[in-house]
Amino acid sequence: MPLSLNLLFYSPVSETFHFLLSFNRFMKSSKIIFGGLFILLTTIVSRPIVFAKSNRINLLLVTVDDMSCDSVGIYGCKLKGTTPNMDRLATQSVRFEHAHVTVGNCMPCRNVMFSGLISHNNQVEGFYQVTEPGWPHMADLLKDAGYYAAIRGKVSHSAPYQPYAWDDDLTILPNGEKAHMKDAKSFGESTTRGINKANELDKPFFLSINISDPHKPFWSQVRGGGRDPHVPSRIFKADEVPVPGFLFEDPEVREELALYYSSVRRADDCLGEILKALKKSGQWENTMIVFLSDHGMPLPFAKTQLYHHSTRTPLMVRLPNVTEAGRLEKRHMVSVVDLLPTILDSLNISKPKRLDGRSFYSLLKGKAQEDRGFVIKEYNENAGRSRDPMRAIQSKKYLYLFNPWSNGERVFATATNGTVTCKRMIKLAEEDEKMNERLELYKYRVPEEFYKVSKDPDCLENLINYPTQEKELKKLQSALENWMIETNDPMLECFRNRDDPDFVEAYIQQLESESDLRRKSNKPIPKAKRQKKKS
Ligand SMILES: [Ca+2]
Repeated sequence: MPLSLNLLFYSPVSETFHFLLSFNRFMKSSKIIFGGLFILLTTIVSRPIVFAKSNRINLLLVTVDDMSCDSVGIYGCKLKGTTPNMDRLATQSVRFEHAHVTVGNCMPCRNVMFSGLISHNNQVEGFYQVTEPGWPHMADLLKDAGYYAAIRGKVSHSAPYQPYAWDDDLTILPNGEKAHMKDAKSFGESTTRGINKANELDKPFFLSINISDPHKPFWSQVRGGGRDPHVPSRIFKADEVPVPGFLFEDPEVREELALYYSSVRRADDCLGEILKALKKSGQWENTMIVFLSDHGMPLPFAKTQLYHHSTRTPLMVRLPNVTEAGRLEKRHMVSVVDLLPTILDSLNISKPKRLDGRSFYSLLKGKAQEDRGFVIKEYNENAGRSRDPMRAIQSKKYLYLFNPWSNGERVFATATNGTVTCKRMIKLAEEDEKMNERLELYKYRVPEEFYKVSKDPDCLENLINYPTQEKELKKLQSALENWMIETNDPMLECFRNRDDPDFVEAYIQQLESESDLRRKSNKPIPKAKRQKKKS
């Protein structure tokens, strides 16, 4: 039985209340004036009734944008001091070692999280409006259960269409202006405002608070120029930052990474303000906290990909009276598609029938769960509506990727093309043969990839043609195929015919033409909003 706090507080109280009502009716019918006694008794029990309402478990769901898991101190970041608040939260939560999102870009990923459905079933495969998605959003489910549901940041990416039925958009300040997305203090204010509003309505709260950092623009880079007033509590220098194994040693890359890590620190500052606001509200012991990133860092081979560092996320869950503070869960693999059913079980709210994800509530209680040996990933198209679909499956040891768009000519469209790091890769590739190989892979990829992520988390050595790995490869391919059958993946036939390049190419061209039609029929994004529509 999931968390029964509500029952514990509600049932005895309401029974007592009903008993008193009957008792009073009996007294009245007996024409004995016991009104005084009734008032006295109801005064005594009226406190527990208010207590019961305010003690329903709230939900604070905090995301950061474009942050790799290993940028977090407690997850082994080689740079000290990046995330003191995340590290502290981890000591108060259950922390997952093997947690992944299903897709390395924003809007599709967030809609997987809020639907419990994989992208081809929630219909939000890219960055466009889906007016009839056919599934209840986490906000709908919690509102139906009596919650006040509000959001801060990433509003347009957090639902299939706009405007969505949140009770409030806490990004909008009381004076009608929009809070600056990089302003740490304003995240605390939004949180306080949301909690107060729920209190006024006498409802438990669901706050979806979405931190913008370390999404670009990084710290100190201001759109339209000028000085960045939102200074991180610590700024990292180029000579101290670690260079991820999937990138390369270069002074300009280091400069960009220093801005990224300083932005990670600013994301951490935002989390600090949010948690401070929660503590100050007095609701700390009564609130479930979930913290994660929507996908990996916005640099080549991470964001918009399905590699290990593209999808691995820090995941911390604190559920009062259930989770053991500071416990590291490293036995099971969990996915963002599992989050909705897990949250609903934790809050004792019934789950929708149609779900691709599976609750890991029992893992929060410290128990074991079967069939948690792999996670599934799925990418379809980018913010620019270019369709380059991919499927992947990852166990703790291996990662298999299927890239049917890769035909040797088609170039992968990705938000990371505009980065300094990408430009350096192109420049250096002119004279460096190894760099050129990396650039070719970045642009064209290959139809299938297979990595031993336990030894090669940066995915540098493709083992797809290594005969010794064939058994493991077949195992993952077969598990992926089963998942595709179970979830009605329209790419199933393409996957089954992966050894027939003509079949695969015809399928991809058909998808591209559908995507072109959608691009033409879907209203263009208003110019003022266009620059924010990044994955
Ligand atoms: Ca993102």
